[in-house]
Amino acid sequence: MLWQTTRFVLDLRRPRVMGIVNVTPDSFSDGGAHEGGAAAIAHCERLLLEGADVLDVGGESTRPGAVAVDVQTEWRRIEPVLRVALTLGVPVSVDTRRVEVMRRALDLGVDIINDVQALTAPGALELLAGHPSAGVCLMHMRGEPQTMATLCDYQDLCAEVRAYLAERAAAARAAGIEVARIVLDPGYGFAKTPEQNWELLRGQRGLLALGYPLLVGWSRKRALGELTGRAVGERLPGSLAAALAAVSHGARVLRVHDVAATVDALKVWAAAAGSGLGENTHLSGNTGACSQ
Ligand code: HH2
Repeated sequence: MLWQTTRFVLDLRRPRVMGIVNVTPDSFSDGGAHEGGAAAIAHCERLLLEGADVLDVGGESTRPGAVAVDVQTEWRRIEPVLRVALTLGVPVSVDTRRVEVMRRALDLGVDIINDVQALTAPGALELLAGHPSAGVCLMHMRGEPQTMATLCDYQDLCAEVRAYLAERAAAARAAGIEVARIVLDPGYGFAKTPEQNWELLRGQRGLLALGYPLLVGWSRKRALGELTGRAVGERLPGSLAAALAAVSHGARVLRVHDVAATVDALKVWAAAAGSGLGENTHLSGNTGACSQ
């Protein structure tokens, strides 16, 4: 199971860790922590030392109720970070829903576009089709960050998420994006109540029938806080448990803030499971992650 990206092919036979680099003042758990190029670049370097396989750089918060930013602002935040991240030897992903930001990032040479709106913006599919090897992550959500908390009404949550992702993957393929470039994401925390997130996690394995690897983002999210009563800075144990549950239900890429802890948790999970890693794979560092 491989993920084709611009410069690297990620081997997903073992679960991979995507480290989050939020260059934003208002992200829900780390807003302001890595604002400004130098702090964000130092954060990228730290995540790599901790064992991140991919860096996911974002310049706009998509938490419920977040205020949208314009292209210039988003790009000004992420451009200096991307320029350095692209020299660090791992795949670099950009977390954006704006076509112009995607275009500029792809022109710089980024490896993956991670779009919480699954390339639904006009021109997004065509743009990605024109970059013949860039990886894409297509995520399920409804509406906009401002409105999504009011759009949690489902008849059959798992079936509807699955149908949406199937439709987006089919649209990507029809536009000319190869299967090997596509990863799907159920979108935990996006247009779902806390209980719906658990329901979706329990049914997550059903998404594997679509035939694409799964990426998930549980890190520090509100459903964990609702369940444990923990504030956002105290959700690491919950985040790790959810990450491992997601891997047990077939996820292959974990999008996380706490890379070192997640890498450790995955090592223990893999040893306990006795499978899923194959021979001769490296669990620490990123040396075994990719081929160029
Ligand atoms: N979650 C967030 C942002 N981007 N992308 C994918 N593919 N999957 C996710 O679950 C996902 C995502 C929200 O988390 P974070 O980036 O920490 O917060 P914010 O949007 O407030 O910056």
